[in-house]
Amino acid sequence: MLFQPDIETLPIEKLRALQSERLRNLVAYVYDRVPFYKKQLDAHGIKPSDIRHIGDIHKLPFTKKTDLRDHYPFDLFAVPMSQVIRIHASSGTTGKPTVVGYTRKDIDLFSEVVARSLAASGCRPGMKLQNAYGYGLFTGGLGLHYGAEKLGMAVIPVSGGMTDRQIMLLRDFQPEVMSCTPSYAQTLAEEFVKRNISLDSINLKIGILGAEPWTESIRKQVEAGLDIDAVNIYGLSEIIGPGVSNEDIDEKGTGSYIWEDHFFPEIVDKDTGEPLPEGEFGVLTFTTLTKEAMPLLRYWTNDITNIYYEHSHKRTHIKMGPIRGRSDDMLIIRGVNLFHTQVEEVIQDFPDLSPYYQLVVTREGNMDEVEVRVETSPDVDHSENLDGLRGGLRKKIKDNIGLSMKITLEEPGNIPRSEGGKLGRIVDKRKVYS
Ligand code: DLL
Repeated sequence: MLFQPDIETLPIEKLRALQSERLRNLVAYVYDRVPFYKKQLDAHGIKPSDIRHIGDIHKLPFTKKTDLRDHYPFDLFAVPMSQVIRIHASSGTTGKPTVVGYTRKDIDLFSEVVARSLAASGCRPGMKLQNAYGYGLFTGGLGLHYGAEKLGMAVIPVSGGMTDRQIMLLRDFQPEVMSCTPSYAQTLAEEFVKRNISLDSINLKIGILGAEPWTESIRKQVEAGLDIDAVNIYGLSEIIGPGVSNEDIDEKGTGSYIWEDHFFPEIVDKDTGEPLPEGEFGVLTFTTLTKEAMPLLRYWTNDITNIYYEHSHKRTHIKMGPIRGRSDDMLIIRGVNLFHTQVEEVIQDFPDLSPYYQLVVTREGNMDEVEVRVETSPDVDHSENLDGLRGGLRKKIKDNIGLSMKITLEEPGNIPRSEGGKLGRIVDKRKVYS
């Protein structure tokens, strides 16, 4: 179903005209209101009047996650706090998160693009959505919640985890739709088998899966294990949250429509930043054409994928393929974004630990596990009981980052050093990218 047929099927020339007008307004808007953008444009010798057409977007400089960190928490906001009605955040590369603000109009836009995404996924007004994305600073929970309400669904706001409760509600409330990470959908499918619960006792038809990379083989497993259509939803907090792009249930496996009247995508070379031709793989960037509180110009997502038009399909908007990888070293662990530098910051607080460490990531069943292998300082005696040190590190990581990790204390010299002395900090043994 098309939630906004006029805009979703807008002829491409009209879409370009709309994007051009929005881009012109946006550049003037941020130049006037956000000192960072004024400085950036001035430094590149660009005047807002130089940007006439959406094709001029390549003249603009990129915005990166480090720019958000450098302006923590609110210095990229283009409106006074009196116009901000919500703040979300996601992991940054340090202990400080990446912050996003929304005006009332931004929240309406967020709800609109999620409603579009849900409609494309096969959801209809009157269906019940069991929302198992986390509620909180993470955009998944509230994002799906408001979008589903906008579409006219009945939302069951369970939040993440709590498998017993999820299963009870699936059986008692009979929702047709569930939203969660693909790995959690795998866990649920397995629980039904383990507990010997028949799929006849539930009424699920659609899974709205995203927030982490997944593959066609995970899709097959989840579709068979829960007897559903598993549909991809993609997004990132900086741009708005979930609902930047979404698959259509009838076009599964052919890519996700990017709602490009609001989020203008480009694929650029990861080393040179040069725009790449349609279909080629590179770094995905987005320019938010309509956001008020924290608009972003050419935001460098670090996600690697490609974008292409499928002219025979239902909508005119461009599609993106599945995420193939990252151009930085961000990990996604059970749906939570993680940078190894966050762990490093915690390790630094322990005088008995050295800065030599490695994160080993595995997938046990459907659960991501992280083992922190860290060397102790030279004066720590490994014949003594080190449970206190191990437990202390585990607790501080859990408190600061929100993830439970296995801690292995290593004797000095045990963590491999590479030739140049640079450490391979991450060993990711999962196969999460297709
Ligand atoms: O994960 C927003 C979201 C919530 C999307 C619920 C979908 C569903 P962040 O926490 O900021 O926001 O993480 C964004 O997660 O840059 C991708 O690397 C990854 N990601 C999100 N969706 C997908 C997906 C939310 N469908 C980062 N496939 C992004 C692959 C995804 N990766």
